[in-house]
Order: sequence, then structure tokens, then C-alpha cells
Amino acid sequence: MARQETIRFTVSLPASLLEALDRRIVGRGYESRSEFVRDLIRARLVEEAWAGADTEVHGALTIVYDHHRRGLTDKLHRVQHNQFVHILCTQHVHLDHDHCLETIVLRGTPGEIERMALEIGGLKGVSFAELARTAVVED
Ligand code: NI
Repeated sequence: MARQETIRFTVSLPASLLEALDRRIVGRGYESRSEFVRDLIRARLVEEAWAGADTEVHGALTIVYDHHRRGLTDKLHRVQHNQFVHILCTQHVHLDHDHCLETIVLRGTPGEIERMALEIGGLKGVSFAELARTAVVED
């Protein structure tokens, strides 16, 4: 995307809110108030995309499971093949002798992704499941 013009504008805040903002800027390693505020706005746009019914969004589902659990790897495979149009990629890491960590990158409507995350996370033997929600929004 072509580099866009940056526009400055003034925001009026109560002093206490500005102090709270500045504490977060330092705590999270931001270089400037502007960068922090830009990210706040982007995070809100991602939230709004996820609140829509038909918007295209992306998610990264991280799961940990015990691959010895009878039938679990087959079920995980079946769910993902049934929804292959929504699965962009998976990454598998062997954590130790028993446990596997998988990240599954998903694309679809918020409802489709939430359903798949619940289905996969709810399988017996999956001991951890967390969905990171994102979407392509304005830079
Ligand atoms: Ni493994």
C-alpha cells in the first residue's frame, strides 16, 4: 500500500487520563504517544471486524494436547480437513515425550472461526486452547 499522508490533530484529555496513557507507553515499550494511540485505534477496528457477521477475519488458534490420547490426532485431522477452506496453515511442535503444541491459522467469518476454535478446543485430550483474533484493518 502506498505510504499515506500523516495528519496531526489535537486531543484534549483530563490530566489523570494522560498520566495513565503515559504509564502504559513506558510499560509496553512504545516510542511515542502517537504510536500507542494508533495501535489502540487499530485494536478497536479489529474488535469491530470481529463483531460483524459477514466480515472476513483471521485467527491463530494455539492448542496443546497429548498425542497418546486415543483417537485424538485423527479427530484433529478430520475437523481440519472438513474445514480446509478456512485453514491456512498449521505448525506442529513436539513439546516433550507426550505433548504437542499446534498453531492453526484460520480465515473466515467470526462465527466460522469461533465455531472451529470451540470444536477443536473442546476435544478430549486438548489441555489448552487459545484463539488470537485479528483482521486486516487500516494501517
Ligand atoms: Ni508432536
